[in-house]
Amino acid sequence: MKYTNILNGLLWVVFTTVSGYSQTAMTHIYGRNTISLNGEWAAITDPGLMGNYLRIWEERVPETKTDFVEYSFEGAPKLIVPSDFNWQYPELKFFEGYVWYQKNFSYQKNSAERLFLYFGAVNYLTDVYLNGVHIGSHEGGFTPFEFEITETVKDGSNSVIVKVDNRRQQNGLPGEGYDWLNCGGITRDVFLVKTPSGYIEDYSIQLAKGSYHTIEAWVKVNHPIPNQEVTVSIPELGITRMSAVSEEGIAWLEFRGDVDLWSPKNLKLYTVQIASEDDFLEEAIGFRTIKIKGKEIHLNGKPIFLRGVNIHEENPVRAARASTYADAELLLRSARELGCNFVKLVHYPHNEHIVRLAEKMGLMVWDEIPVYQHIAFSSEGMQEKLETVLTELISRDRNRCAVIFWCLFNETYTSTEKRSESLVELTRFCRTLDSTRLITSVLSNQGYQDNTFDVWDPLVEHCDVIAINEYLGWYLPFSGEPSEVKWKLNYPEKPLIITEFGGEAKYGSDFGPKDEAAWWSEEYQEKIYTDQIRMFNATANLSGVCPWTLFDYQSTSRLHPVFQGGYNRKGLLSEQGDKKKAWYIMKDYYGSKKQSYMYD
Ligand code: GCB
Repeated sequence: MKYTNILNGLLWVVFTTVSGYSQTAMTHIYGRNTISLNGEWAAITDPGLMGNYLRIWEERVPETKTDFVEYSFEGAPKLIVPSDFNWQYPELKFFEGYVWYQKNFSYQKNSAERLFLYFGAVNYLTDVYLNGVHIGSHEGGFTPFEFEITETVKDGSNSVIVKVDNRRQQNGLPGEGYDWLNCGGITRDVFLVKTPSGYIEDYSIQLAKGSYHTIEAWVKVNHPIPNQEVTVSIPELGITRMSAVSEEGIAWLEFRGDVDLWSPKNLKLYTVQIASEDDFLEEAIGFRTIKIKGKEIHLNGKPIFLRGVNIHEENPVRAARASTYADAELLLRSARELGCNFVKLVHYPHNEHIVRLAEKMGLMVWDEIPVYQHIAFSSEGMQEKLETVLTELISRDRNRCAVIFWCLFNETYTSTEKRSESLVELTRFCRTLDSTRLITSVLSNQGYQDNTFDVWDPLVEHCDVIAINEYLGWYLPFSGEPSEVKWKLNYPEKPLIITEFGGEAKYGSDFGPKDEAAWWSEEYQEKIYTDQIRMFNATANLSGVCPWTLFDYQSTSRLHPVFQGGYNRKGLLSEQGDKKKAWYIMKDYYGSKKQSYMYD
């Protein structure tokens, strides 16, 4: 037996149990026994941050004739969950402060059952109270977390209050500056989760690194019953394997499975069953291998070209966070129509609906943590924050065969104190959690002069592929023939992906000359795409490209009143889904790539 998974499993237990980060949510939430708390919640908006002083979580009501209380959930406006609050009332559009959410639920206690309160994501700092008792806090806007409430929940009616603080944090992830809208609130599903006392908390069931038929697995049982065994079955392959649970609650398995490999052209997922003494889960899991061979990326042993696109987690039509399955469909159908086989989910972990649907549609996925541009790497506790968010993401998505990349940062700067040490360490940490996927980061230490790109970031050595954002034709003009651009890469033997490129255009803009950037014309954007493709065709180790972005999206950084109006306009589609001229250029390019790479 190879020991990678054993090691990963052990490290997992050490990190999630011993280090005290015990809130990492149980995996495969959609396959569990849940009661939804989605829907309308009462909400108190608190721009002056008074709620702590008023102790809102106590839900006091006036008791005597001279008594008064300066808050009330009775009669308060409602907010829809899951969703950001920004679009729900005009005064919340750019709100950054506290919002207090409240909801009642009823529950009948059952001594054989444990109960958890699960949040798919809340942006950014969260405090949760149940019946007036503080049950836990969480930092981070894009990953799931949970609290056990078996002891706190009451028979009958219960009240849960969630304090959301979406103010930007200087030492947050992301930091204070970013090019999207700071959407606050309970943005993803909320569930009560009922489990048996010894429940299956987490598992990893994937092909061993580089293998086509050796399946390595580990299963973690929470509160293990002594001497129990765990069973993993794949009925379609006639596989049933058992393994004893260790004292730490982990069972390891390795077995041969002659699996039909998942790829964008073969959407094969198997029903995998996991059983412990008390618990049973079933999940559709696919198997594939992803690796680097010289300058190429190989899926299941064959070279692929990533026909990607950048996607923000926003339903452009509703101008709201993409929180639902229907939102995911809207985004991914457009990516498919463009001819993509790959989606780059930026700049933070997107919701599970998107990742799961991408897998079903044959789209490979780039998962990214919110380490964006200016991060306070030297601030106290930052390394733990980085490790926690990465752990939360990997814990959620490690069984998704569609996920081929963990991206650890986008454009951080070597001039930031402790940046490089911190990220080298994070990359090492990521490999200990999952060494089967490609690990990369979007490098930004680059220069362009005399029609030559120079990439010198020390992190390049630690990345499996070289990922570069470049905006030739927009922020920087081409200084020579696009087809003659040269690349000076420190590691020329690694594959290169252009992870962002493009320029702004307002759909239908017809105000001024078409060959000047200042008028946001579709023709100008189209020319950028034509030139970029000429450059791509002459770039030796190019393994994929991702236009920035699929749709125009909301951003507080885009201030031009006529052309932008609060939108980053680099979309190939307007926020209403209108196709800009550059869309067709990209679609043709992807059509030609499809023909030369038959496998994907
Ligand atoms: C970038 C960032 C992306 C921006 C984009 C732009 O390099 O990674 O988040 O929004 O440029 O539009 O300038």
